[in-house]
Amino acid sequence: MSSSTRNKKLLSWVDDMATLCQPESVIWCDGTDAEWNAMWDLMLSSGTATKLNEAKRPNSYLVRSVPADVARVEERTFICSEKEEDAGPTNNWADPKEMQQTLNGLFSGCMKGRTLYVIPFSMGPVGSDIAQIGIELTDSPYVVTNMHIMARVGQAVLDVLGDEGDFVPCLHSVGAPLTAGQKDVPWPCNPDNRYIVHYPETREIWSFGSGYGGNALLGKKCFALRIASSMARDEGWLAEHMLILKLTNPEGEAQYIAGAFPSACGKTNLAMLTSTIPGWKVETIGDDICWMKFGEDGRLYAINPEAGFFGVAPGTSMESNANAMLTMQENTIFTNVALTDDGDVWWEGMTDEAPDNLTDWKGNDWVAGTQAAHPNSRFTAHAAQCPVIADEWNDPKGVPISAILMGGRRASIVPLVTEARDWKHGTFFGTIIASEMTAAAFGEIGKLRRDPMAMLPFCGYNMADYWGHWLKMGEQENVKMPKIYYVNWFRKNEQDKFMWPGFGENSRVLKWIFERCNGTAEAVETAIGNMPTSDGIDFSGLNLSEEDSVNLMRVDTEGWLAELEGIEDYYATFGEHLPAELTTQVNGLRSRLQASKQKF
Ligand code: SAT
Ligand code: MN
Repeated sequence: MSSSTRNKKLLSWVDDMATLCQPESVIWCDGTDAEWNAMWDLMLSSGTATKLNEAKRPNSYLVRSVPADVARVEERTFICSEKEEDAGPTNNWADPKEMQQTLNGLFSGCMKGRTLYVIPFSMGPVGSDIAQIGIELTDSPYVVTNMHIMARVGQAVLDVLGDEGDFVPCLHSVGAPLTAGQKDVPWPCNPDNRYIVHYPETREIWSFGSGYGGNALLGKKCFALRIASSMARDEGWLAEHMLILKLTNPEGEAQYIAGAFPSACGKTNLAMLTSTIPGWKVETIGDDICWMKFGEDGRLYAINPEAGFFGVAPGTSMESNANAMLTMQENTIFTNVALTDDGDVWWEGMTDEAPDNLTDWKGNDWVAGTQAAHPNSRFTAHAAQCPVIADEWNDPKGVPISAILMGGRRASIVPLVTEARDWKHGTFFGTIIASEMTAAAFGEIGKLRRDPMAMLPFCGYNMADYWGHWLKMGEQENVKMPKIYYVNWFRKNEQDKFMWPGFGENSRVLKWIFERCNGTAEAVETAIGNMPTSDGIDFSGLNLSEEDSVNLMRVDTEGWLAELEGIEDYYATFGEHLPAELTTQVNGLRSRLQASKQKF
């Protein structure tokens, strides 16, 4: 385990942080198998990890967190811009100087008795023009192994960084120093003192007290979304909470589609979808984050800045997402899932029946009727292991995006698919995404939450300024913006049943979008946007009732008019930061809805 650099900024930052945190030793990570094995040896001996059955799940491990540290903590996530209004009303703001004092206190001596690992990582293919370099300092071996999978780690990154290159400093500690002779606990953390702090102006991340996912793997939400969104605004690109997929038609023509969906709305499933339409093929580029920059041809080129998937386990099965199941057959980290008596993993929804003699995610004998796996339990698996990973997923140039999907989980009002009239209208679609709450973050399950562009917890600056940035991107000269689609797989009928089967059948919607992009499908103009003609999406073989197939696409004029009130109230919370164009969009939609009412 070692890496070397002569980058002065990096060397002196590591020195300063080591002085502050006072670890027992400092190790520079190299991302090798030897390092992976050494980390697991440590975690096996501390009781953090259980090695899974080598015959069933080679080179894979189960880790259990403590019940208090199982998800992102939005109420403890801060954007510390100089001015409060630059963080905006949707973020927790704290004064950067005051926050720094608090953090200096907490980090002082916080790594006593532990090792500080220096993880050089690239978000995106090493050396790509769209990629960015970060350095994470952490006292968690669990973070080291997850970063091996989720990012490109090691000497190659330091080589690209060079002596003068810049990087985003990401400091992380579980916040649980050890006194001499004290025995460590399996999942050290400090749940009463969690701070996930971002400084968008100086582009730094400080995270304290949590060892879990998005709180601790700082390349992911903290860097690739919160800090990167702020870089993207300054530099004229987009950092988005989107999957990226490649769709190929029977003639072999391919289009790339990105899609913004809130956490736990099936992004991973859509990215790995198995098409139900003969001859059509979906391949995966990414399942969570998408960075897009203009190419010389004026199109947006996207990369997946990550190198792995940190997917929700429950509900994943050979039926719902066979490709995800195949991706995690080996070299995988499982967090907070259940353990079978033959050393494999299980979670709700993996099979119809639970196997006998499970150990639940808390490490106890599982009792039927209780949760075997935590609802936000996860698998961390290499993207390259995905059977349908697209060849170009690692291409430094990125892939040209033809269409962007905006989707939430809406029981009513929002049709299966609506095409935006233009980029501005599509931006408007993005701003009105709302979704029913899930377990991925704390909140009231089932309640509607507005989640613009699926970025609510991830936008590193004022949300309304971010909308302004989206609009500005489309106003530049000689650009060819992707088409934008509002999709909703979750509309329910009067019997409270989902009307749309979802999963693989979503390929029928993707096919229509593909054909709109290459100019071979028709659309009907409605008040809310362009919709498929009655034969635009093939419903054959789906056993949809006549009523459901009409209602899936129905423009609920009264519903939309009422929705507009809620949108206006929401917009009002952004005050003067709200781009005037969005008010124009609301007014335009309202008058189109009213005009369509008069037609009947
Ligand atoms: O924990 S993560 O932020 O990485 C996953 C999620 O909650 O979306
Ligand atoms: Mn996500």
